[in-house]
Formats: sequence, structure tokens, C-alpha cells
Amino acid sequence: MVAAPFGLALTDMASPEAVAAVLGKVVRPAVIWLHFQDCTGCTESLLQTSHPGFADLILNVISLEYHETLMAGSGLQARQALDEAVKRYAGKFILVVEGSIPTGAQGIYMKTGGRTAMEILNDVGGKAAAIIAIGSCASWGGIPSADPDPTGAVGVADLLPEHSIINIPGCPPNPYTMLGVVLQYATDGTFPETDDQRRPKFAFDRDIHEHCPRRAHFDAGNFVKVYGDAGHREGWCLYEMGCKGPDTHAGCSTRHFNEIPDVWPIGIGAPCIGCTEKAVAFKVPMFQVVQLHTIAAPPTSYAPITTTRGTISPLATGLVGLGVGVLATGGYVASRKFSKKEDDESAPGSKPDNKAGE
Ligand code: FSX
Ligand code: SF4
Ligand code: F3S
Repeated sequence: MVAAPFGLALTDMASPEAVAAVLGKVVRPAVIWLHFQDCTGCTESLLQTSHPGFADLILNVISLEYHETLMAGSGLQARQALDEAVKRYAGKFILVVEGSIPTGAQGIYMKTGGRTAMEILNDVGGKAAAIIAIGSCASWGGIPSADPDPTGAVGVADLLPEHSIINIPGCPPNPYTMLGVVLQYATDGTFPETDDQRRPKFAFDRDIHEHCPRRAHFDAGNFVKVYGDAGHREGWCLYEMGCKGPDTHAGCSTRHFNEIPDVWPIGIGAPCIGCTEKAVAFKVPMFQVVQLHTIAAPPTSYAPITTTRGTISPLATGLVGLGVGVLATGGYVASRKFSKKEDDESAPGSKPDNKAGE
């Protein structure tokens, strides 16, 4: 029925059968899913999963009681369904919140069924056993909170700081992080361990740059300079195009989207915008190069892979020759560092091979 996502404590088990045995005992938790200021990309992303598929998730793993995008009912019927679900499962249901909550002008920027988003969150959130804030919008404001933030958009934890809340940021978030969290909760009623931003550590404990498939190009100094240049076509590093991978904690570089290899921002040639980081996405300009805090900066010069063969003096042999050779090589590399020019084709990393990919 269910192939569990990796990274989860559950998957520390020895075999798929052991995982299945645990999941077979799952008590389907009731889930109420609310939409506030969002684009529905979080739901769309989850709809693309197949391990488990969304139908399997909502019919066999959880009991989805209310979800405005997926339910057939609308208007009064929907409002009644929400009220009934909250009443029936009070204190026991998981609330999933998608989208940010507008707080400006007493929250007047968003009303559903006569209530502001703030009122709905206070009411429904106050009766939930735990809350999952899915997406960067629900986690801390996301796109709606970008400057000049006309609606005063905030995340769930800003309004209900004392509640049991787990943030799954991303715009959209990786659906397998959500599935991992839900499956663990459904299995034993606990959330995975979180970091200081309430993000599950199993998915956010490393930065993109650590496992980026383009990392070898970063280390070799092979950088895309302009979209569509030869380096871009060759899959070189996007650091100089503003890639926020070195400053962004998320699992995208190893856990791609839609179960299609390379379907993630850097995989399709776009820099990471840092969508899982509160201080980065929609705050730092897209093409601004990030400071490197945790790793060494890329080297500014590289030892040549090949050199042109010169004439060798008969004196440059034996021990004397060896000593001179070491000094000469060091001097050559140092001089390359200072003389390296934009168009110096012999310097690795300075310029893509323009014939590549043509
Ligand atoms: Fe926000 Fe989710 Fe970005 Fe969109 O709804 S996290 S705008 S992908 O979909 O809330
Ligand atoms: Fe990958 Fe970006 Fe790091 Fe380059 S800077 S290696 S593209 S994460
Ligand atoms: Fe977001 Fe960067 Fe991953 S933009 S989806 S954290 S590669």
C-alpha cells in the first residue's frame, strides 16, 4: 500500500515489510486542511506523489475531513462540514494550514464564510491537537509577506506560538517531507525532531550546496555567467547567477519533485531562490550572490591541467633542477592568479568552451 518516504525515523527499519507492518496498524488521524493566502501550489505538489498516491494518503493513511480545493461541497454546505468536523474531532485532529494569514486592518484582506482568516485560525487552530504549516506562506508569510507586504501576512506560529506546530517550508514544499511527517504522526502520534525554525530535521538539516550535483563545477570554478551560455548548457554551477543553495537548508538536491529525476530548480537550470529559508526567499534579491558562511569561497585561480611544453636547459636536471622546478611551478601558478584575464582560455574555469553543446 505505502512505500514510506526516506529520511523518516520510520525508515530506519530493516525492510519495506517492517515499515508496512507498522503502517498497517496506523489509526487514521482526522485532518482538517485550511487555505489562506496561497497559490495552492502546496496541494498541487502533494497531488503529484505516488508513494503513496494522494488517494491512498487521504483514504488509507489519514481521514481528510475538510479541504477546500478537493471537496465537492461549497458555500453553506462546506461551512457546515468544517464546523461538524471541528466539533467531532475537537482536540484530536491535525490541522494543516496552507497559505499566510493577513493581519493588516484587523485581517480584513481575507474573509471566508463571514470570518477573517485570523478568526478561523484562532477557532480551528485552537481546537487542533497539532498543526502542520505547509509551505513558506503558512510557515512565516512567504510570497504575500514580501516587501511591501500590503496585507501584513504572517505564518501560523506568529499567531499561535504556544501550539504544537511543525513548519514544512518551501514554495512549494517537497511533498515527501509532508508525507514523512504525516506518516510518523499517524504511526505513533509524534512529530519528528525539529530545528530552531520548527522544521523537521530529517529534511532540513543540510544545505542544498552540500549535495548539489553541480558542486564539482563550483569547486572547479566553472560558473554560468549568463543564461543560455555554453556553461549553462553544460550544467555548470549557478552560484554567480544568485544561487542561494549555500545558504538554504532543504533536501531538494537529493529528493526531486514529481518523482522525475532532475525535476527541481537547479536540475532544470534555475538557481535556488532559497524558498525554504525565512531570511532568504522573497527577501534577498534573486540574482544577488550569497555570502559563503560555512564553506570556503570558491578559489580564484586554479593550477593548469596542461601546460605548453618548453625547452629544458641541461642545467635543469638532477636535484638542482628539481628545486628550481618546484619554485618555477609555484611562481607559474601564482602569476596565473594575478594575470588571469576574462578571455584567458588556458585558465580552467575562466571561460566555457563555446563549442560545447552546439
Ligand atoms: Fe505559498 Fe502554498 Fe508557495 Fe504556493 O499554497 S508556499 S505561494 S507554492 O502553494 O502557500
Ligand atoms: Fe549547486 Fe548552487 Fe551550490 Fe552551485 S552554488 S553547487 S548550483 S547549490
Ligand atoms: Fe526551493 Fe531552492 Fe529547493 S528554491 S525547491 S529550496 S532548490
